[in-house]
Amino acid sequence: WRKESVEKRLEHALVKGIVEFIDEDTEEARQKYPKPLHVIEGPLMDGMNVVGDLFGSGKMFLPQVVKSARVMKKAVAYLLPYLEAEKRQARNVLDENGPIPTFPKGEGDSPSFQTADPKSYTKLKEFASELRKNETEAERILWANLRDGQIDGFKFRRQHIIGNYIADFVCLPLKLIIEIDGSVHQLPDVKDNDEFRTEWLESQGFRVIRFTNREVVSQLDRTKLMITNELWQIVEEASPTFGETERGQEGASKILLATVKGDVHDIGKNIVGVVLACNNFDIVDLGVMVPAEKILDAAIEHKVDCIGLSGLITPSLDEMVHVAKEMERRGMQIPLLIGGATTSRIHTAVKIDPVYSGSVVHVLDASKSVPVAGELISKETYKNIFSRTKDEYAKLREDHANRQVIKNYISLKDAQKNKVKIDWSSKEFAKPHVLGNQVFNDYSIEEISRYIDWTPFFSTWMLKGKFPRILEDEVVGTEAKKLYEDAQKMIKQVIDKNLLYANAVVGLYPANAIGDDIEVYTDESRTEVLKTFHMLRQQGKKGSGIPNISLADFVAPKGEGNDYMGGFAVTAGIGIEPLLEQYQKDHDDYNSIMIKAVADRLAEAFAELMHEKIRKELWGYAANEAFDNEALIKENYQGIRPAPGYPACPEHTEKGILFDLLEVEKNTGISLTESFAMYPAASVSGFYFMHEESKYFGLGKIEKDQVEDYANRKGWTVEQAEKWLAPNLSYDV
Ligand code: B12
Repeated sequence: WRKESVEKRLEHALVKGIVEFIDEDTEEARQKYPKPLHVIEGPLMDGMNVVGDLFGSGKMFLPQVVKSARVMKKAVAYLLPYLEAEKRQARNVLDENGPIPTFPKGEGDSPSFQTADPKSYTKLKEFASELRKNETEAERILWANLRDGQIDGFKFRRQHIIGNYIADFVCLPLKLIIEIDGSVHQLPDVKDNDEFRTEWLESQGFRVIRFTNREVVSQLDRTKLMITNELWQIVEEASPTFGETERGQEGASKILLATVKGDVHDIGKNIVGVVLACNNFDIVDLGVMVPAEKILDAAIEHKVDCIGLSGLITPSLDEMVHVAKEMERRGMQIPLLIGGATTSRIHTAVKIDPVYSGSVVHVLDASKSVPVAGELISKETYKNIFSRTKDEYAKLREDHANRQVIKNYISLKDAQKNKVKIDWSSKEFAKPHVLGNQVFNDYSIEEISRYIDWTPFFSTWMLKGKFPRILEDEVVGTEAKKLYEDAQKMIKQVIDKNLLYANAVVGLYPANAIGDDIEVYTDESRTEVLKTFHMLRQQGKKGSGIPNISLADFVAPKGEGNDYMGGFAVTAGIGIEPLLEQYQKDHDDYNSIMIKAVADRLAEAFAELMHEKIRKELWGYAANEAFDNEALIKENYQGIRPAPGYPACPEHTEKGILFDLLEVEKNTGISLTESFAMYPAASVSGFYFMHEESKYFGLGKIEKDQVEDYANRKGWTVEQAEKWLAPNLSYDV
């Protein structure tokens, strides 16, 4: 393929994801095409279109697409300095041949003379020089910051005569005048005069911006920024080739992506970004934990065509509603895309769509994002998708409301009576060998890697199938194998070069249930309560003999035996930032997603490993257990480790109590965000229960009586409880 035309070579490199020759081929194309921008819009975009089509028709898979995007990014990065130079040139052209105002010309060639009214020139010249000598403090400060092209190379003159006026500062090539007003300018007749003067100057093609003395003196940075923005605005308006997006595509649609405030996950969002970029969209990616205000300011600044929000945990749903409300409040109409593991069509329809009058669309996965974004940004199709989704969501809301009328719940009291029946009197309680917290820092990644469950790794990369069968799969086998090999290489590198650190804390404590709470005690005397965990109970009506479960049922009630429970928090993401920074610098989305996916797998594997250690050593209730990894993945062992946020205990703030008990931040370096997400992202935390009957279950919906009870137990208002329990409420608030 190296003998083909440069266009064909670029296409081949893009489709096959080969970066090796990209710089030399891009350089060849640059020399062949009149402008660097034409290389992007020509052969590179053509190649990416082939990639987009192959992916869309299922002939290419996500890992390949991400590798193609890496080639594209490298090619654009190569061209970037040339694109920048072109922009600068556009500026220079303006400098040299700029539309210098045509004024009655007299003698002399001083710039002032050229713009001055010849009749008053001599008088004004003296006056201007007086003004220069007697400059105010604000003028002196601003001049010190404007002179000699200090603002992006733009040249300013001061006390410059234009017509019959003297402008404080002017950038002649761009016809921008800066006036500094002292308090005298606030007087009515002076104001009128100023307005008249501005009108005249504007009629001559000048733009006038004004600052007060105070603004210049006490907000100098802001003033300079406003001047800079104004200058570039003029350049942009004057030069149609200026201001192209980073990708350099003229007219490409821009999509802003962000993981909302309080949430730390971005694999899904990044995948969506790559897939959209492969389909000619320009991506403005704001990263993770982004507050609403920053998202909306950036959307306006970058003039985006669409905003895409991502979130992994349920508290992010509320934050998305907040962003939508803010968009409405600001009178925005930019279409809003909603995505991420925790989001759903129904939540979007019931909670987000009603608060925003613009378009809102829930998008299930990366492949769906392309047609949806396509429809939203095209004038011809926008109306259709807008009214189609508004109708669809209105119908969903109606169905949702009707469904709620048929309630099938029992009261909390009845549910508590129907708890899991365990005969504690005949039970021998296994006392942990070690009580209290145990810290395991810088744990061997090599050992952890043996506990990895690989199946979810492939689904992260949108390859469906169970490991290890997936490696031989007829359709995705070849790609799955390559991906698996790359992951193995990455893990080896992580181990050999100590790239990631894995830290954990586990704790085992005397514990007893009090109703649906579980009390954890400081010691065996069980007199001092160290922490209380608040569990929730299923309230759906059950068939006979089927209990309404709560995790509290798996711990002996107080007075019925000396039971225990445990907690853990593990991470495999310490040290990931510098790696991510490096990959970003290298425009390498493939390895950036790979290291995150590997770190996530290691975190989960570490949780599996620690759980085994608990069963066999620290608690020791299954000292002789001997399971291989497959059996561990199938959870053949005794006991469970439900994680706050997972279906049995969906309320995230319990993580705060767990973090206090285990002193997680101090012991491991994992911290909690305001939405109770854990940072680093590759972290897991949860509880240990050892009882033979303990099992995972889904809480389902709960009724107001339990919400009130929960609020009471947590010392919350009912509103607070409804906020945190929102996804599980059987009623609308
Ligand atoms: C793997 C996994 C993890 C991994 C890594 C997570 C990750 N990198 O995303 C680990 C083990 C670290 C983990 C931890 C936790 N997890 Co988890 N996890 C999962 C699991 C099984 C898969 C998620 C995943 O990676 N999918 C693959 C990626 C690529 O998909 P994605 O992020 O959804 O993105 C796709 C789409 O959603 C969409 N998309 C995403 N963003 C956007 C944005 C836009 C604009 C668009 C258009 C589309 C779009 O396109 C993407 C590509 O197709 C899900 C269950 C599930 N099946 O979804 C639970 C799940 C997400 N986890 C959950 C929870 C609770 C947790 C923990 C809080 C548990 C705990 N206490 O430890 C922690 C939180 C970690 C933290 N740092 O705070 C819950 C979240 C819901 C909730 N109740 O809050 C889930 C849904 C499980 C459940 N059913 O309860 N988890």
